[in-house]
Amino acid sequence: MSPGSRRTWVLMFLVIIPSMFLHYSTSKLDPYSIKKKRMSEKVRKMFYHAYDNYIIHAFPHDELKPLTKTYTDSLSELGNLKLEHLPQEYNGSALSLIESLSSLVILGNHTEFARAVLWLSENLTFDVDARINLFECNIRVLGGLVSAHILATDSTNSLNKGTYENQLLVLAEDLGRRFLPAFDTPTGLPYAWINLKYGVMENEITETSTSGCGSLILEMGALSRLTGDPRFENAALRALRKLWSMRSSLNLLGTTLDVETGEWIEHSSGIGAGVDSFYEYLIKGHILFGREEFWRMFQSAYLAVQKHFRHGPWYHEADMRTGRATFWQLTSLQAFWPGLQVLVGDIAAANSSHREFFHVWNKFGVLPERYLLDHQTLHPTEKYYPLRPEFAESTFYLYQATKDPWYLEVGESIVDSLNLYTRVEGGYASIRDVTTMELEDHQHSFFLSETCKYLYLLFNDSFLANQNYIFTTEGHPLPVLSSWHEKLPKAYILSNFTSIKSGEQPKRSSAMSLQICPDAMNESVESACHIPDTRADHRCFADEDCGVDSTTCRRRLCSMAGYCGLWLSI
Ligand SMILES: *[C@@H]1O[C@H](CO)[C@@H](O)[C@H](O)[C@H]1NC(C)=O
Ligand SMILES: *[C@@H]1O[C@H](CO)[C@@H](O)[C@H](O)[C@H]1NC(C)=O
Ligand SMILES: *[C@@H]1O[C@H](CO)[C@@H](O)[C@H](O)[C@H]1NC(C)=O
Ligand SMILES: *[C@@H]1O[C@H](CO)[C@@H](O)[C@H](O)[C@H]1NC(C)=O
Ligand SMILES: *[C@@H]1O[C@H](CO)[C@@H](O)[C@H](O)[C@H]1NC(C)=O
Ligand SMILES: *[C@@H]1O[C@H](CO)[C@@H](O)[C@H](O)[C@H]1NC(C)=O
Ligand SMILES: CC(=O)N[C@H]1CO[C@H](CO)[C@@H](O)[C@@H]1O
Repeated sequence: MSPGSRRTWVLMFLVIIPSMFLHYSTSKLDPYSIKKKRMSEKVRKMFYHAYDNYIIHAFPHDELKPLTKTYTDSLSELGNLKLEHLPQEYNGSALSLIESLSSLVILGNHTEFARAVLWLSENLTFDVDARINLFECNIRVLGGLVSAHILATDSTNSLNKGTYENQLLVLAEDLGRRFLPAFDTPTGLPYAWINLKYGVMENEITETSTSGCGSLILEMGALSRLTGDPRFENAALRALRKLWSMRSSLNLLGTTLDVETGEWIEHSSGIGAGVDSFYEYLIKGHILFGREEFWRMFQSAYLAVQKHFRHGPWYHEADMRTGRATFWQLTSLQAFWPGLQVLVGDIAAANSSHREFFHVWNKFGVLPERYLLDHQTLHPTEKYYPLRPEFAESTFYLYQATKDPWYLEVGESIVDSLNLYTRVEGGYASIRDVTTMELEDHQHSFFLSETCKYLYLLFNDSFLANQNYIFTTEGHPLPVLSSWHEKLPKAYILSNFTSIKSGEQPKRSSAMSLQICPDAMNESVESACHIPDTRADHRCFADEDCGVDSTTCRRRLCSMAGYCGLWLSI
């Protein structure tokens, strides 16, 4: 073979053979597969270092104290800043084990999952005299159990064949029933606190947060669909509708309110603490249940955020009544927002905010809890980093949508920071002060349910290949099922999904690449520029489906993967 013909042959190989493969599998040709393999193994080891230390030193208590290698029964302390009414006789609910269930499945550890399910079904009880935060217990415990139940019964997972008899669902239903008395208020808005054994305490405080009332619908809705008992979904829905009715004329909500009177207490709000998952559950509730009502709420709320809270790539807080800016602060929790924007199709806006968060991450080595944008300094007291997942979460979503390898670099740098600063012999410890990297003796359960999970999925998304999932705010996957949809958008069903633009595209590499473009209210939208699309079936086929980007006001295009975005060239 002459050099010339060899070159032709190589060229043919590069051009023709790959394009043949492309129709069947894109992953075989992934130039980053070596990096992904190395990084996903690294994250797997992180998870097991955290998990095994929890099992050895803390289980069946709630969370691990990694520095002293002991435990804390922290379920009753979550959200309880003043540590009031702590239980006398509470020995934990294996919180970190429950939070690990869906991660074990994603990591493919079916034997450990089965062992955990067996232990929980024999030993877990919610008949305990402990006052818990409804929001925290819902997202961590109820969400963990409901998600794990679905994963355990999913025939494609081959888990627990024959031995699983809905034990997790029985536990979840028992817990859900214990939640119900909290909703027995004149407004239908739930109390923030409930005693698992005795219900709402006498003289219980009536203050709660927007998140506390507005992010229950995924878990409680799923519980109703699974049990056939509509009370859980109805209670969550009634609370959500009441909350939405309390919005201001600017379509903004406050941060805290009174459940007896239905009046706002704190009128200033943003997209961070106390409000964040309210927005998240509107769009995800729409995706999971196909309810147009949720989309309409979300669209109005999202536009109001873009209009009143956004300043370039940053989001400040504002007074719900006037829209006047109140606090110019970046918080670690806000870092979930770019991930949410990926679901909406505002990729460019997501990308630019994500970059700013990464700058702050790089400046300190991790994301501080609060950063004063107007002074470019840390908040004097909130200098901690408790192993939060939100930045990793957004990185995962942005990589899913764009496949831009830059996000893999970001993920690697998150992994490196976590191992450099927070890994100790007994697990992973929170950072008390990002200026000194002094550690704190606490490994939060969300490190297992979210931080490790999103990092792993960034580098290995094979879990998403056969089923479309949404993730709860605690990182627990719930499958998007047509039978749960009121109106059936066929685009959500994976088996139907072969091509987007033409009939000849390769199979989608991941379920995350479904476009969520709900149909529009037939109104012109001012100022925020996010002109919604007009299709009724929630996916983009053509550029015309995608509307206009909310930050640049440029027309968005429909990518090969079915995402609307400001793509450079398709
Ligand atoms: C992802 O995980 C699956 C199953 O655990 C494995 O078969 C695959 O090789 C992994 N992919 C990468 C890129 O590591
Ligand atoms: C909690 O543990 C203590 C010490 O082991 C035990 O005396 C107590 O009965 C336990 N309480 C409950 C509610 O199980
Ligand atoms: C599953 O987890 C257990 C506990 O960490 C571990 O001993 C086992 O090796 C894991 N199995 C797999 C297949 O990863
Ligand atoms: C339930 O807990 C008891 C006491 O810790 C233990 O002996 C038993 O093995 C547990 N059940 C399972 C299935 O692990
Ligand atoms: C994200 O922003 C960077 C720089 O601002 C740009 O180079 C990159 O192309 C953007 N990526 C996407 C997917 O918009
Ligand atoms: C709805 O959209 C159609 C087509 O763009 C337009 O003709 C009609 O006037 C709109 N209706 C309202 C109420 O805006
Ligand atoms: C467009 C399309 O292929 N729709 C199909 C999706 O899947 C359902 C059931 O699996 C079929 O009934 C539809 O015809």
